Amino acid sequence: MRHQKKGATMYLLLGFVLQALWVSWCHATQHYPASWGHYDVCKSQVYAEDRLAWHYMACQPEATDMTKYLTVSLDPPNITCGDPPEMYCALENPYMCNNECDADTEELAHPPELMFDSEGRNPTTFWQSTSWKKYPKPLQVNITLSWNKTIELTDDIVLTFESGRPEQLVLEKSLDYGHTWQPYQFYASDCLDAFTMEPKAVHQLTPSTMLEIICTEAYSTGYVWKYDKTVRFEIKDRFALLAGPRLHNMASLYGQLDTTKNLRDFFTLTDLRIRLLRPATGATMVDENNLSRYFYAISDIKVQGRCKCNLHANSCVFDKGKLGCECEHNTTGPDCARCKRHYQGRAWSMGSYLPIPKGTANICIPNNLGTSVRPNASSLGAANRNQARVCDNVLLRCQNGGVCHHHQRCQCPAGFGGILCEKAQCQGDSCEDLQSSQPSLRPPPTAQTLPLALLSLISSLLATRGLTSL
Ligand SMILES: [Ca+2]
Repeated sequence: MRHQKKGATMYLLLGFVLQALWVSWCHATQHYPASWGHYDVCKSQVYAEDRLAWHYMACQPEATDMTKYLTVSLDPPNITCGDPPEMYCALENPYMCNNECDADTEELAHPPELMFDSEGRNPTTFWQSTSWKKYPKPLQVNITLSWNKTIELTDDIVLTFESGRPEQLVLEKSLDYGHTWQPYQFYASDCLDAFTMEPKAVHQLTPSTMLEIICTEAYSTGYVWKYDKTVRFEIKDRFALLAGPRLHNMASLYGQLDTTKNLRDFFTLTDLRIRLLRPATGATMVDENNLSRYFYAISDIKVQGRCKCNLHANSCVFDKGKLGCECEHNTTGPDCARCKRHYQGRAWSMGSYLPIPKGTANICIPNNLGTSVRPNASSLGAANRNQARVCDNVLLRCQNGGVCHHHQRCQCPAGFGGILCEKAQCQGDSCEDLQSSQPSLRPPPTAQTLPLALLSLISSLLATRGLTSL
């Protein structure tokens, strides 16, 4: 008897150690950025009335480098240098004309894709236009970046020039796949002369004027171009007008995004267009004897953003050359902008960032629930079980050797039950006693395989040793 008691105490201690390990593991894997909210999961599983049910949250895909998913087109289409081959002079020295562009020689060609290749190559790779040989006819190029999907900007757009920065440039956006365009920002060495606009800088904007379209002279300075190559569209400075200097109060920004369509639309687009209107000349007069000095060359374009999924998806896939949200919350469409068939029990609405940090999912509810029924996690969990994903090979793995069938149910091996086969089916009262005495070991909302395996291990060990002998 004494031996048995010692053994049981040992296993109990083991249980406590494993529990402590598990708790610290959970803390280590949780990442709740204090200011940015927690929108990386759309739903999680919770125990409600002693069974698993869904808990839904607002969610959005992670921000990423969006240049990997665009197509680029130039207008006029034959504006890239090298066909026929051409020699270029340096802007600051008209007698240094030893740069050749030849479209048929890989090392000397400058096609548009070199604006989006990986950085860190030396020498820099860049797209380059033909030179201004038709002066005084303007040298103008439109560079259009298309995603064929609505995206949301999350960081500054940065263009890096290999040539001098243009004296006149307009950045434009489209929200309707290139049918209509709106200016984002004007750039000129002289705003009044180029666009009859007073020059302005983003730091002069206020929360009430943050969507103003401005002309800036900050990115068009002439001769220091060797050191200052970038042209920027300042997204973060605009965010900061609502969220504070280091974006410490994202709740304020998210609250505004929730309620102000103009603000949401401002950062949303399907296409970007860079209109290069006048190249760098470095002087007031154009040197007509050396027109090979004047051209555009861009080495890099940065666009950070995410797919717009209306807070109904936390991932976006690039399939057959097209981006699409992986919609949750019974929504569908490339932007999750409508309710699925049979889930139109109330009008579709986008998810909400509020309350911070997890927001509100605003899921589409089944038709037969009617508009008067207020959905809650457990009733919807039961109603949607046929549609929602019960198991998969990522977060919702069937435990203890169970096999997931069509994402709808786990086929459990003998001795195990529960939705994810997480429960050891014990014989007699001892098992029930054990389960009710260990509430803190129940899986957290995002049940993972390790804690469930530990739980099963402890359960079966203690059950075999006979806890009642304590
Ligand atoms: Ca490049």
